[in-house]
Amino acid sequence: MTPDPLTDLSARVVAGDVRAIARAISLVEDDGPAGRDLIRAIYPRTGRAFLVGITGAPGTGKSTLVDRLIAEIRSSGLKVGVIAVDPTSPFSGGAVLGDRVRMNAHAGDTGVFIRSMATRGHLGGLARATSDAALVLDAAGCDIVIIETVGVGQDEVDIVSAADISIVLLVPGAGDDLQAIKAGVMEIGDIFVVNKADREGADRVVQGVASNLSLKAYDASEWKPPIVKTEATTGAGVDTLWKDVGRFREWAATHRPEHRRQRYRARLRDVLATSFLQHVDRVLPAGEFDRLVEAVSERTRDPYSVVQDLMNRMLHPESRIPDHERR
Ligand SMILES: Nc1nc2c(ncn2[C@@H]2O[C@H](COP(=O)(O)OP(=O)(O)OP(=O)(O)O)[C@@H](O)[C@H]2O)c(=O)[nH]1
Ligand SMILES: [Mg+2]
Repeated sequence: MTPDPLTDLSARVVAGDVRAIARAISLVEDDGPAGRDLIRAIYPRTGRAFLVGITGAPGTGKSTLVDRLIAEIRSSGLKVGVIAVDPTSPFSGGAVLGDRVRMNAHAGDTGVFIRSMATRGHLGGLARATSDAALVLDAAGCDIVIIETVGVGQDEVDIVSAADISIVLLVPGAGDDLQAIKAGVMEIGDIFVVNKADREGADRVVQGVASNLSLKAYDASEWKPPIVKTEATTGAGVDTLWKDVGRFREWAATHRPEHRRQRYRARLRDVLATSFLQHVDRVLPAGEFDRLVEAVSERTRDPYSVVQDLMNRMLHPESRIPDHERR
């Protein structure tokens, strides 16, 4: 008997097989039924990994810092997976195993898995694909999964919010503190890192972030985001950063037990909404959605009754009323 390819793949993922992990991440990136079946198969083996989100504007030193963190994590014998997300990149990460430079830096270390990901054009799909890729790495036995994403927009906020901790990277230079505030990353940062601390103006960025944080009153049980200065190129400050991550993890375990549950709730709602839309797209006769759009724009139908009809049809396909019989 030939083994079920999917069972075989999920078993190899759980065993930590690098090629299987790469294949599995490609499947979840494709956002098709095979990816969903794979997640179903590995899901019971997930939930152990601690997810670390890192975001910052282009060139702030995220990759350099992540490399340092990998070394820090590996020195304590833990397995680490990295997902580098670039929402703006036109290139698919699918065929590539990872960043070439970094592949070399950690070549031969089976305790490190690095994967680049990029959008494949479906809106909102990237955060979901990233979460699923993190599940793959989790099932593969990674103790820590780092999700690195470029930029400061809503996509990044969504992606980083799916992590257990969010680290925001800033650098000295034109209005970086302002940049963070504008994009709403102030709210998501559990730790603020001022990288390139060797550069002129680092202390001003620290001050800027500190004065922003001081606008909010933190009581004793709340986490007040620390501001850590690092120099990723030399590794200075990275040990402090990693200790703060550990402190946060301990704090969150006792003070934020609901955090993961809220994430699962958001996830479930997202999957539900997406699956419903995909189902509609699949079963609706070609051109019908466009006709409904036309009817709404012509005022012969209204959006609410259209959606109500669609829901009835999807949920009770046997009682489908043909359009021409509808009053
Ligand atoms: N002076 C200085 N340069 C740094 C430091 N950290 C990183 N760099 C340099 O900054 C440049 C960008 O670093 P990356 O690690 O590629 O930055 P990134 O945020 O991953 O960049 P993107 O992925 O393009 O958004 C590189 O030339 C690094 O060597 C630092 O602490 N000090
Ligand atoms: Mg980078």
